[in-house]
Amino acid sequence: MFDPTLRKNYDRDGFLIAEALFDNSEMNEIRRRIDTLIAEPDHPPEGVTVGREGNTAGDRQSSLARDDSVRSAAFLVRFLPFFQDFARQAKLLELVRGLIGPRIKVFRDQALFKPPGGQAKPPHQDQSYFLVEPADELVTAWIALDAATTENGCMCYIPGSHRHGVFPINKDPKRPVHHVPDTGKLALPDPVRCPVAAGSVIFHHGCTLHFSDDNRTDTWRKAVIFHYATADACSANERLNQEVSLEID
Ligand SMILES: O=C(O)CCC(=O)C(=O)O
Repeated sequence: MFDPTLRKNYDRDGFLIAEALFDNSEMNEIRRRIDTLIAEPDHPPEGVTVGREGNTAGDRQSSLARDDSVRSAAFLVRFLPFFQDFARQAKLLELVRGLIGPRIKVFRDQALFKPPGGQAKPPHQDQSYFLVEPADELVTAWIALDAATTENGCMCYIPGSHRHGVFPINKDPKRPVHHVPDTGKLALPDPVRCPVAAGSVIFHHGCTLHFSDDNRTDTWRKAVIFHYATADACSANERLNQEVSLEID
């Protein structure tokens, strides 16, 4: 049964932590599959795309990151039944439905990895990329495959920032793929760092400003990310509507 205080906290902060939602036995197979993808990045399953550290000018200037490290993957849910089943698990869907509504889909999916020395992800809002309307009907489920710590680049959130809607963006010439929100003179609270155990899920509103720091450890920090939306929500970017990962309801 979904506890309504969770929704209240999510509405207030723009994020919600479900600590250790999955235990080790439930995480083993997804970890194994992601480790295989990272070990064999030149041969991803059909339809799945892989991104590497070193793809942008800023990446190339980084002395920390190994240029060929795998940094991301996309469309695991869209193309692979194992990930579809994972994204449909009752424990996840109960929370997603409690946060955004009863009829849902996986609008987009990705996996983000920080190799040892891997770079920070600058502050951004998911909705500045996805442009899903209504704006409140997109929630990201960030699933920790490893313990995420303040040293290896855990998620960090600006509480309440989702209430300001989607900010205008600037492009960072060094890292042009990143949308840098222009928050003007707005006084925003300090970020909240969210270290979590492996198997934890952090849900965040599509307009919540968030970022993650460099990985200053010698081990990987990996996460799988499902961006859920309500069944009828649509993006203003028609291409994204054509690439929906998984219809559920
Ligand atoms: O995993 C990260 O470091 C960043 C993830 C993120 O920005 C997101 O899930 O929207």
